[in-house]
Amino acid sequence: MSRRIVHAACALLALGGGMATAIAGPAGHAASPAANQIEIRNFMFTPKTLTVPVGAKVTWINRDEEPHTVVSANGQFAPSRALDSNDRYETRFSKPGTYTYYCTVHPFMTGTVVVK
Ligand SMILES: [Cu+2]
Repeated sequence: MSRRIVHAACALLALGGGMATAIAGPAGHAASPAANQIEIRNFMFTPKTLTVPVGAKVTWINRDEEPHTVVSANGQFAPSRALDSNDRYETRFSKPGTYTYYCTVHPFMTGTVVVK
């Protein structure tokens, strides 16, 4: 039941992005992140390594108050713009490989998407 609602909300988010508050749970609620989603929180990408199937779309969401970016270390995918709080960035991975990325504002912030 609740699982169906969560999926419906995700579909709406994917389409518009204007309903972010609809699924924002109370602070401290440890909801597991949606599949193929990377949260930016406390100057970290979580999960730091995400493994997805070929063709998957990956979404980053900035949960910090600071702006962050998502930039491929090797130019393997298009860079995001600076993401403000709760901004999202999506990209689709159509080839297998290991994609390392970082935040240009805070280069110590790194993460990896493994596509297979
Ligand atoms: Cu950053």
